[in-house]
Parts: sequence; structure tokens; C-alpha cells
Amino acid sequence: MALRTTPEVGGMGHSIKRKEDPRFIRGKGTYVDDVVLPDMLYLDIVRSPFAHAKIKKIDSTKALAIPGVLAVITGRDLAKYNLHWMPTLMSDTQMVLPVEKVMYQAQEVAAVLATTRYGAADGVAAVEVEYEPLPVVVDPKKALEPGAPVLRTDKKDKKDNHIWHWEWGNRAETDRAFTEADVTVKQDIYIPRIHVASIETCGCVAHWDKVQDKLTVWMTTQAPHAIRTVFALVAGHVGLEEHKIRIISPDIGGGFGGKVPVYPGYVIAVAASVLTGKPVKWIEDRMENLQADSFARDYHITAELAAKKDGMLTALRIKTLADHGYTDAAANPSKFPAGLFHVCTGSYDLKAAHVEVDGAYTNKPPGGIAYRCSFRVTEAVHTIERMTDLMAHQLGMDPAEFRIKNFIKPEQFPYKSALGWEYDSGNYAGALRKAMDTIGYADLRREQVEKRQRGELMGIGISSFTEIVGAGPSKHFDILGLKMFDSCEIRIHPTGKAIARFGTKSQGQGHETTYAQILAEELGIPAKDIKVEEGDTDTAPYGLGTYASRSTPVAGAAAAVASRKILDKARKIAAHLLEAAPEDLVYEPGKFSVKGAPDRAKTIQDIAFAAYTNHPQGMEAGLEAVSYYDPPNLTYPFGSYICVVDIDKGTGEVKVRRFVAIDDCGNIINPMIVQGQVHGGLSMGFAPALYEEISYDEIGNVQGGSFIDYLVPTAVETPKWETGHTITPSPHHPLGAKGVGESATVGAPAAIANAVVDALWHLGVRHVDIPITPPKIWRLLRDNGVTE
Ligand code: MCN
Ligand code: CUN
Repeated sequence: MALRTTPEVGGMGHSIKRKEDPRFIRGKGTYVDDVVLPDMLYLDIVRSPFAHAKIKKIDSTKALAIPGVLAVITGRDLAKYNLHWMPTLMSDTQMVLPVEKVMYQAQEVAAVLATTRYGAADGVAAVEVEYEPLPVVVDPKKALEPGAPVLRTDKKDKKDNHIWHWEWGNRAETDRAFTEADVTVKQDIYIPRIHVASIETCGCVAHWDKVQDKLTVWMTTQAPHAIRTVFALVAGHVGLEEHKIRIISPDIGGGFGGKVPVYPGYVIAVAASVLTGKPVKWIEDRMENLQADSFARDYHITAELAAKKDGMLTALRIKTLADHGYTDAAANPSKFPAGLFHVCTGSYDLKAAHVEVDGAYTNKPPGGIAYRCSFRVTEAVHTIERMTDLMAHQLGMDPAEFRIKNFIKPEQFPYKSALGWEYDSGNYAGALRKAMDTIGYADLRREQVEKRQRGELMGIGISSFTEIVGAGPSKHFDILGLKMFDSCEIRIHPTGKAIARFGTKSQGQGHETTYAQILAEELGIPAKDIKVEEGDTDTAPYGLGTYASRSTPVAGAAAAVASRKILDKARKIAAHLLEAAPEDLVYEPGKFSVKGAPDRAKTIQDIAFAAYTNHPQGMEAGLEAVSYYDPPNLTYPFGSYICVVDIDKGTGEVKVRRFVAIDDCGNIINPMIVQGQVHGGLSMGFAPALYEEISYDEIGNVQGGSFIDYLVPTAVETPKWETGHTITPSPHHPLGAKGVGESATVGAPAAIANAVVDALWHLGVRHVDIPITPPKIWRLLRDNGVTE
């Protein structure tokens, strides 16, 4: 995907050309940064060098002396309108701009408004801030120790850094199963902080139009409607009511979850536009994106698994400490503070399970957001897949056979898990056997034995994951109280062409193609005659947006249901035109004909025209329908991945030699798009397995705040993916489809980690935390007496 540079960046000649180019005037560009409006102002942000500090003084004198700098906005300015704090998606609170203190390095401290982008940047450099450093809490374990400095001093009654305790499952039953077990394994697993690296960073253009009494915000958001509601809730009291707000989410250069939250930059840009009456653009740079936007993972897990001598698993027990940074800004359904982590029994028929999670505040940016994760399912899958592998090795059983023995069997679906989920359908052994055949599992095991005799390090790793996507049944799923349904509205024009609008928002997933395919299949209108539109709150029906691989399970279903509503009416119009009874008509996509007389037929195009020109008396004109779809259950896609690694004894480098991925997302709408999703997802599972991590030093300095330190693998490092699929339809989805957008990212890291441990098991290695970097492996080899 090509991302254009901004008109201002890239040299004067380029800049002049771009400004004259009509494609880049209001709404004609493709990305937020392409939106260029007359008299537009630019916003840039002053950020804190300290992870925890009192703000003593902000001196704007020098900044304001710079030509073009119009204002320096501080927390105190926003406080006059009570806009210095805002709610997070988990009903915690988050600073827009601080009044008293900063809580993490790179936090917004003040904002500079200028007539040019360079002016704003110069202004930022000239703002002088006096800080008084405060003690920094980096480690969430230390954050919960008695005597730790209390971070959220803004919360009157808060006496510690504990956010919440959450537990699920039957503790007594689980404890009993552990007492009765023949074999148990226990492992500490850390899943580090990582950050999405979308091609496009976050940004917006906010335009308060006084004449129209309307705020339009072009912004990088995966959930435009929800954002509009949040804006109205935060700023309704200063006149920004929901009907006066229009959020437009244009083309997005990758979201991956990082574009779900509301970031302070958006809110300050809106405030600046309302105050000045001019359009204001804010676009963060790469380092701001990596250092200050919300983060994923950061789970400190202790897991235990119990089994009988014969290798039958019985129970799972997990304790987790979740580092949420200075505020709980996770994009989770509100009832589940740890997301859907309690799908951690995975693909296995476990009779008992209990999981506990504690959230802690630390001096870091908001954590718990997203990185192709399906609400903490990546963490859950990594845990159960590592633990299953550990148990298989402990018992001396082949990890594939061990899995097959313990899988939930096809005839057990719909299956109620020990932690309360109802899995819709699955055939786990089918996918694993297909992966084993594709990769040549038995031969690889023989090769491994030979290599081990020669002292070479080769490992085979499996991950047989179960995903849970498509939130959600609104009974259990809401974000800030907004029920997680989704929508499709179809209008068929008199000439038989159609427009369909959705409450979701593609960021590269190809909705324009796949939604049109669904509608074409249902209605018999060629896909090229259907315009798919998303991302404009003034036109799209209300929906909760695209994340957690919910578009196909929810809005895709809405497309089918809305189509079927249209066909109900179309049948009546056809009956009128054919002078037959509606029940005497047979439907094949695009055509109604009279039973037994196939020549007496009307096409959907004939019917559309009649809907506006010749509809039956008493029937409303037009051919339109809308569906707000509330799924009866989630969908449970799954898959089996097998990976072969070779480890260099001299350097500790892990090379992924082969990687076979068999995915099952039920009925597939577009095989090429699904394969693309799986390829991208695998690359984003490979990345944290071997490269990506954001850590902090003891005073909260971020390590990994630029692409020099935060290693995103390129095509050179990334292995060749060998993909395939099985098809187990979802019984409750109108098209039998399940989501797939995050499956590969959720499933891949465990396959790689399991392969590495498999290569090193005979040396006494039982676990390696991701990212599995060469120094980590080299040290393990050295400690175990293997050197070259
Ligand atoms: N699809 C299909 N058949 C199925 C399932 C899906 O043809 N049985 C198609 C869909 O129609 C859609 C695509 O595959 O075009 C992904 O569908 P789905 O699994 O429903 O996921 P979403 O569209 O809701 O996408 C969200 C998901 C998430 S949560 C992250 S994170 C992620 C991902 O998509 N971010 C992405 N993939 C991404 N891909 C790109 N290019 N950019 C991102 O930001
Ligand atoms: Cu969890 S990343 Mo996707 O849900 O946008």
C-alpha cells in the first residue's frame, strides 16, 4: 500500500504541485494526511522526557515569538472547559493534557498550534517546561508491593496501584483436579509489550464549521461511530452534541487494533479547531506512535496444567499480572477486564479451569490495547499451547499425538468449555493431520533424531489454536455500554445498481471486495454494480467498527440478513409483475420465476425498476433494507500450525526453515483475501516471536522507541508461508463463515516458541520467553555447555 508523503514534506517543488492538485482538496485524498483545507492550522505536541514528574512551569514565551506560532495549549487551558481528562474505553480516566504531573515518558505535555507544520515543530522545540522528577514505578510486581509510590494520586481514594482483580472458573474443582493429578507442569511465561507498526501513523483533521454548526473530523479510526459517541459524551457539555459531529474515517494504512482508542492528539485538535474556528491537522510521527500510543500484551503469567498418567489433561490454573501502564485503556468488552483471556483452555477438553488476573498501574503509556489480538486471545493461546507442549514433552509423548488425544472431538460441538464459552464448531484433529501431512511430520521427526546425534539443533513446533471472534452477542458484549452489534444498509437504485453501507471500517482487509461478494451472491446483482461504503458517520448505519475480527461474523451476517429482507419485498413485487402468488415463485440469485414456468421470470433489475415505477398499490416504494445484526454466539475459527526451526549454535540465531499453516474459518468468502490475511497475520506472529519487544529501563525510559531499536522484520527475515485450509462452517452464522483476520497472529508465536524448546529440550531447556533473540539462545546454550 502506498502512503503518500504530506504536501509539506518532501521539498518545495513537490509541495507546490501537491497544493494545486485537486485530488488533495477536501475529501478527495485517500488518507487523513491528504486532507488539506484552506486556512488549515497544524498541531504538534510537546512530550515529556520523564516517566513520572511534577510539572512546575510551562513557559511559552519563546515559542510564541516564532513566526506562525499562534498558541501553546496546556492542560490548564483545557481544564477551563473540563476537557483535560477523558474516559478510556474501560471507563478509567486518561489525561488529554496534564495539569499537575506526567505519568510516562513521551506523554503529551502541551500542544503548539501554528500556520505551518514546521512552525508547529519549531514551537514544540521552543516550549520550556520545568519538571520535578518523581519516583518511577516500572515493574508491575513492585507496583503492587506495600509501600510502592501511589501513581494515580488524581483518584481521591486510591491507596495503591492495583486496578482490579478478576477471576473466572471453578477454583475448588480446579484445585481438586490438581491434587488428584498424576503429573503437573508449572511455568512462568512473560508476554512482553509490543506495538503495532502500521504504515500510517495516527492523525486527524478537525474542522469546526461555525456557519454549518458542525464539527467534521477526518481521523484514523477503526470505530468511527463509537468515537463520535465518545466525543459527544466528553464534549457535549460545551456544545458538541452528537448530531453536530461527523467522523470520517478515510482510507487507513493499517489499524491492527492501534487505531481503536481515542488519543489526546485527536481531542486537542478538535478543541483547537473549536477555539480558532479553523481546520486543525495533527499527524503523529513514527516515534510518537511507537512511544506514546497504547500498547499490547504485557502479561506476566504463571500457568499450571494437570494430567493423568495416560496423558489425559484434566485441569488448568492460571495467575496473571497485567501491566496496564498509567491507565486501563484496554479496548475490551466492558464485562471482561482481561478481554477473552478465559478462552485459555484452547482446543482441549479440560474438565476444570480457573484463571485469575490482576491489573496494575505503572509509569508507562496505556497498555492492554491491541496487536491483532482478538481481546487477549493471543496471550491465552500462547499460554495453553506452550503448556500443552511442555506437558507432552514432560510425559515423553509426541506433541502432535498428545494434542490429538486431548482435543475436543467433532461430535462434542457445540461444546461448553470449563470456563463457560460455547464453541460453535470445530474439527481440530482434521486441521492438525492436514498440517502434519503437508509438512511431512514423520520424516521431520526422523531427521531431527539424526541431526541430534550429529549435535545439530533442529526443532519442530506445533500450535493448534482456537480463536474466538465476532463480538458479540450484545447480552454479554458492550464497549462503554454500547452493545456490540453491527450493521448493513442496502439501497437498490431504480436501475438495479446498489449502494451498501456498513458500521465497520476496513483498514486493508478488503471489505469493499468481500461485502460486495456477499451481496452479489445473495441478491444476484453483479459485484461491480454494488458500491460498498464505510467510515462516514453521517451516512453509515451505526456500528461498533472493525476490530477483533468481527466484521465478517457480525457485519457480514448483517449483509446477508439485509439482503434477505430485500428479497422478501422483491418476491412480492415480482409476484405483482408476474401476476402470480409470492409463494409460487422460485428464487435463484438475481431472478424470480414462476414454479414450473421458468420463462415467466423477473430479474432483480426488473424488480428494482418496478419498486420505483410500478409497485403494487398499498406497498411502500423503494427497495431498501437495513439490518442491525446481533449474533447469537461468537464464532470459533481455529487452525494448526507446524514450524521447523534450525538453531545456529555459534550465534544462537533461530531460523524458521518451514512453516505450514492450516486455518479453518468456516465458509470462505474470498480465498485470496483470506490467504492474504493469513500471510499478514503470520508475519505479525513471527515478529513478536523473534524480534519485537518494548521494554523500559529502571527510570522508565522506553527502549525501543524507534525502528532502530524496535525490530520489525522485513520480507528478508520473514519465512515463506505454506498455507492451506479446512472448512468447518459456523452453524449459527447466516453464511457459515467465521472471522479470520487475527487467527494467524494469535496462533503463530507458540508454534515458533514450541519449536525452539523442542530443539533444546534434551539440553534441559524447558521454556524461552518471546522474543526469542539470538543473545537469549546463545546464553542458554552457553549455560548448558553447548558452544561452538
Ligand atoms: N473473510 C473471508 N471469509 C471468511 C472470513 C473473512 O473472505 N470466512 C474476509 C473478510 O470478508 C474480510 C477479511 O477476510 O475481507 C477479514 O475479515 P474478518 O476476519 O471478519 O476481520 P475484519 O474484517 O473484522 O478485520 C479485523 C482484523 C483485525 S481485528 C486486525 S487487528 C487486523 C486484521 O483484521 N488488522 C489489519 N487484518 C488486517 N489486515 C490489514 N491489511 N490491515 C489491518 O490493519
Ligand atoms: Cu486486537 S487488534 Mo484487531 O482487534 O483491531
